[in-house]
Amino acid sequence: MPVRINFADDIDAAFQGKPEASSKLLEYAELLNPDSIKILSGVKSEYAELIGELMSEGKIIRLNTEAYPDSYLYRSDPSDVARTEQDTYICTRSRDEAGPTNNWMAPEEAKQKLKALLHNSMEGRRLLVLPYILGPGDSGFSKVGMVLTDSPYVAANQMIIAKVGKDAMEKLDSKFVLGIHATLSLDPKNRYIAHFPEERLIISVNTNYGGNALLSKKCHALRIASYVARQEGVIAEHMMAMELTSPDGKSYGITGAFPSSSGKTNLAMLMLPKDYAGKGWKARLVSDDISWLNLTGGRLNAINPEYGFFGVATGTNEHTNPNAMKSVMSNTIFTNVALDPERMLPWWEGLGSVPKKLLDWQGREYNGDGKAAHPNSRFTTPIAQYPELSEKYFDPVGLPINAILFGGRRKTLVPLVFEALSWEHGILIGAMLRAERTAAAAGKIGEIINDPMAMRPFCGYNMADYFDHWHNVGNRLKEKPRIYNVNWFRTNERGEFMWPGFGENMRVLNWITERADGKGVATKTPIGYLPETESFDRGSTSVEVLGQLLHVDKEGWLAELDAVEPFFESFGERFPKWLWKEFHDLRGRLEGY
Ligand code: SAT
Ligand code: MN
Repeated sequence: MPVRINFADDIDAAFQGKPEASSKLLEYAELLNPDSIKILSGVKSEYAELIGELMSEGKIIRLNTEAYPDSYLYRSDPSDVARTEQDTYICTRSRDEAGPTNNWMAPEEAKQKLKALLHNSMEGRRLLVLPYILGPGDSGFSKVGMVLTDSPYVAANQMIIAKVGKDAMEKLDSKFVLGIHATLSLDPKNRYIAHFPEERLIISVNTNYGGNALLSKKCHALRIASYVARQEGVIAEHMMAMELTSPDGKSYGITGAFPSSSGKTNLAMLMLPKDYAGKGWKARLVSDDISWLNLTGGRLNAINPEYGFFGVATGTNEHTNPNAMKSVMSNTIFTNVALDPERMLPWWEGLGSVPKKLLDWQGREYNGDGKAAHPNSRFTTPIAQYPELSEKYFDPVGLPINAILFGGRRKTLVPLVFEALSWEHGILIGAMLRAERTAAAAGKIGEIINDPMAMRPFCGYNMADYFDHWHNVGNRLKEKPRIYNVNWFRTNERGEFMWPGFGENMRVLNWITERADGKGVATKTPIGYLPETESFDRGSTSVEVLGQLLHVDKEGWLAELDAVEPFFESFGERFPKWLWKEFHDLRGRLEGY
């Protein structure tokens, strides 16, 4: 069926001088066949209208306007609560290009399947069109995209986490990324989040949740962006980024890759311990989730592509993350948290005592069984509300990086912190990252899985090539950041955390800044440089516990290498030779230890 003529006219008028964008929109409008099309210009009233619609349909609930002005609760479909990696595809022409860590489908086959699902799917509905910018408006490293969705919930979230509207529309060049999102019937058996990196296209169907549906985030800013980054000689990473400023005004850029729901946001929003704050240290946020790293001036510099947070609510409180608490008090969409229906306040596990009356994340009366908020409950909040935003967030080149951290949840083995012996060894540390599965994606929570650079679910191409690309990037840097492995999550025999974490992680960062200055004391071990227990600022942790946290368990590491080896082997001939050498060198050092 041809698209109604008024659509074509409207689209042409809206996209003057943007032939690629208007022809793509027409092509998909014809396929989706909506009743109407609305192209968002990004003004506040459009957001208010979307929210108004969701409220009138009972899909979103207004929270207490005094405590949480302009904030809402949304409950997702119970079968649609986290990213679903089994439905996520990289559709490159060759299967090898996607590599063993990605699901793959041939582009033609995938398109045929998806277009059949999309065909006429928006009949009787309205198509929302959101052009957006990722990154500072005036940065040469920023990118543009355009999302087509039938979901006002997705559109409202997109308006918070990306810069949606006219400015973006003006930048829609031939390289923009197109994202098609159709809610369909939310049928989990027909759920696809398909990426076509060669043509910068994303199609997501039968889901309305988080990383599956907010296409500017994981789909564009990581999967497509990582693919494009390799072509452009830069990297797009699943990393937080923060700026530490010492009492004498020296700035340190720290970036860290951790799997979803492993404390990236808490680290990025770190609240300094009193002794550090008292001395005049400052900790400011650049990014909570994604960093694009460019090589300007021979160093790595991080920009944050996003304009808002999509953070985990569960566990967030005045102790774990006071800055997040300040940020979410207004203009926030909460998803799948619990509700105190008398005071209309959001609630989640970790947020103090359980209110007398409470509705769980599905709106049912909560009787104390199980969790009231979903473990992957989220807040969507404008980054501008963050009280300690670094000026580097606005900088077109970004934050110069001194240190790169890799980490994940590990109860045993992995020390609190150690430093790579070289850039190549640092890449090995990232490639060897294994961590406990969290609630951010469907799967068995707690199971230890390979998650190189915390990018396994987000790398848009073969990770063997990705490791090589990191190597090439290092070769082009005049000043390489040092690379660290950190682990805040060691537990003792009683199952209690051995390190206090949160703001106390500043003591680890302090050692890292000393190392950046060439001052911090370290001992060379087979796995890397470790701090010395005597000189390390251990805060309230005992010397004995610190000793355990900084111990190198030779047998444990040899077993770790055995556990990683088959994963590396799964890349076959494509796995870089130099990285195998690093791996075998590490084994040799451990054997002789
Ligand atoms: O992908 S989400 O944005 O839903 C959450 C995450 O995995 O970080
Ligand atoms: Mn993430």
